[in-house]
Amino acid sequence: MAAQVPAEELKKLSIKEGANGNSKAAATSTAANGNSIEHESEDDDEDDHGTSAAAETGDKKKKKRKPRKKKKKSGASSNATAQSDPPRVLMSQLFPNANYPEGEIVEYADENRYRTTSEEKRHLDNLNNDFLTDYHHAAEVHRQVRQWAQKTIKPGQTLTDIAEGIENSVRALVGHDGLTEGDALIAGMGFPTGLSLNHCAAHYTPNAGNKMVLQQNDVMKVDFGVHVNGRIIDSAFTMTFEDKYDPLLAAVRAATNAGVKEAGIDARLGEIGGVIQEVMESYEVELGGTTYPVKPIRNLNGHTIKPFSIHGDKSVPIVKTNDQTKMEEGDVFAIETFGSTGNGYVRDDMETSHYAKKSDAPNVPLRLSSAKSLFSVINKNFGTLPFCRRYLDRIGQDKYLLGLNNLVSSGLVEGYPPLVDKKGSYTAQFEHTILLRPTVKEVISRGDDY
Ligand code: HZT
Ligand code: MN
Ligand code: MN
Repeated sequence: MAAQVPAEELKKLSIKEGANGNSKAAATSTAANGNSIEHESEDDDEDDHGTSAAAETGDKKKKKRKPRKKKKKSGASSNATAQSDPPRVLMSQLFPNANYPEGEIVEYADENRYRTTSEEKRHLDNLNNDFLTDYHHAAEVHRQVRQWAQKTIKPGQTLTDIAEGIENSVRALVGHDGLTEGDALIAGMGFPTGLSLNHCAAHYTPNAGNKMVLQQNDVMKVDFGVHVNGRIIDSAFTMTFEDKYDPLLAAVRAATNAGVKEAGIDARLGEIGGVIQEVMESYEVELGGTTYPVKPIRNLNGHTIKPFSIHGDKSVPIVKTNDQTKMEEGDVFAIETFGSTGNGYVRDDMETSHYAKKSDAPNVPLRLSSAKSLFSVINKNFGTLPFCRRYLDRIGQDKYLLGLNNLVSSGLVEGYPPLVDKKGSYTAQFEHTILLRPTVKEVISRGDDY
């Protein structure tokens, strides 16, 4: 499936030049629960979810004036412990009693207004508690790791160091290093860390020996997954180190937010694509004296997410289509949009790094012993979660390429090669995971960064 290209080719992805400069990507920010990372949170209990329907006000029952200093409530907003740098403090320690913060809560509008108060829908919502907790746990890990990534990643670092920095942080925060059989299936990486540069839009992560170095002029899509009990958060952002790309990033951030806003129970997928396209195409970007329209990459899509399965059966186009399929109650969607200064169309290119066992894998007998044993390793360690070659290396596998290629050609494993637009073009991405709960839409991966 994927063109096998020598490692030397990978270097062409990036143009070598000065390796200095400051990250513009928010060096800022607090976690979604309002607590800053690395510093003790101040004695303020305010939850920071401005859009929440249930914005808390003061305690109304208390008539008496209270002393200024009050004791902290237990729960999401009261974790006194700070996250470390790099992130290594367990999420379960920061949020005792599994009190992980919710994402952004958005009430349904129009004909779905009744859902928020409906007794029946509230009952349905309450039945979903365990899986909601797992999603909130995974989302908070995503926010804390990306906050660290955004302040730490700088030109001059290797893509391998960047990927390992993110992955080791995710595994530390969920408390599963994934090194023993079955451990990565409990919680950890939901899929490999995509670090796709410039005209490469998606599915690039370094394979062993890759020495590629991030450059000042690069546009890097950082797309990683965190899962807890198979509940995968799929969320991505774009990092740049030059102001000239700001309109490109603004276009894609706005397009993704438009998709998130349009999403809802009974919303039609083709119409959502139309809104995303309109927003994206209202931007242009000037680079090196040429003005480019920002084009949606029309053969990339958002998608549903199922337990242990990164793509379900529905796709969310990012251009107008006649797809009349509706979003439904209980659906989990990755809403992702890609903008490009190139053709707005991607093709497979370069060496494959991302793979996943097919969930509908046929029952074919394997004749190659290396394929047979590798398939067993994949089943025990990743199941149907996507993995990359580096994940096989770190659990001690070697000389597996013949077996891996055999599994792909046998139809048991799918390879996801890097996806590239026209050479010399620049692509950007933003992505959120949203949940169509019975009572409200929840943008689970929302943070104060994007
Ligand atoms: C495949 C392999 C992975 C899913 C989208 C995506 C990263 O392009 C239906 C619509 C991780 C994810 C995926 F390792 N892909 N989101 N984040 N990549 S996709 C797809 O294959 S399938 C889009
Ligand atoms: Mn993604
Ligand atoms: Mn996705």
